[in-house]
Amino acid sequence: MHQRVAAINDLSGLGRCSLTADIAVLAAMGLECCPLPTAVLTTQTGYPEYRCISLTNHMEDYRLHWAQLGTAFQGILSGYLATPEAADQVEAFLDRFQKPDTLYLCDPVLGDNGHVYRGFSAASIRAMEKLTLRADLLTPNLTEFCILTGTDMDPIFRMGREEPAELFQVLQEKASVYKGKKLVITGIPHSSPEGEHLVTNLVLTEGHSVPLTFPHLGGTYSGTGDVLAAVLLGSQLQGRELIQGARLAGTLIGRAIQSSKKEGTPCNDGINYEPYLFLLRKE
Ligand code: PXL
Repeated sequence: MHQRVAAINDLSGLGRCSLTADIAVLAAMGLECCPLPTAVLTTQTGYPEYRCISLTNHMEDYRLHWAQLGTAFQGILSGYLATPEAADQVEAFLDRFQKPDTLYLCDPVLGDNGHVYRGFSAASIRAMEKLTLRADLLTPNLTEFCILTGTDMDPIFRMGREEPAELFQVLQEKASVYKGKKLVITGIPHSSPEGEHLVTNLVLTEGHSVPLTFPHLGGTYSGTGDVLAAVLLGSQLQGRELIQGARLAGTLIGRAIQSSKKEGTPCNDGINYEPYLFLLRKE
């Protein structure tokens, strides 16, 4: 059956993130992606400079026009929101389009590597917190999870280096505030007993946690969180288990990072996922 996803995210000219990733991934999975751009940027915000035009004031038009057309969505994804008011607009969008059988994935884009992204204020964080409460599925990276749960980051990152199993346990306990929701905490850096650099995506459902661990190939590439979120939402709509979706995303991202490393792609330019989108096709 044909399925539609409303993707509420920014359009960045360079960085292969947000809507660029949503549209490519969802289309490769056989789903229609309807973009609702929250902002248009020359590049994602990790480049030394960027220009950003916020489209917050335009978001209401999308909601009203789509409502007038009687449009319905099986999935809703929200990601980067340039202003706290954009998060209020997402709430209004959910009030109109989130039905009992709609799957809403909130990717609470706020920061990475222990830092809040440029341009985000305390008000942006509070507005994002409200959205997380309406989500069926959440995909914070470790930094975003700490921001949202008010967790001190230094001990968390230290525990990853020293006692990863304990860290996963702590994260599972802290995730109890999202009871009833599915959660994937992404990009948890840690080490093996032999000192190998690893990264884990922790998949949490109904009190269970499954760590999916990959070698840390180095570098923090733009857009990996967006690719992961879109694959998870797509695979849920295809009726796959969350863990299957997380494995599929891990495979795609791993292949794309290997290719990017081989070609010396700058981290800000994002990963070479395009040649591997075929991995997402479901026969
Ligand atoms: O990939 C997350 C993201 C999305 N959109 C914009 C960003 C970032 C991360 O830096 O800057 C504009």
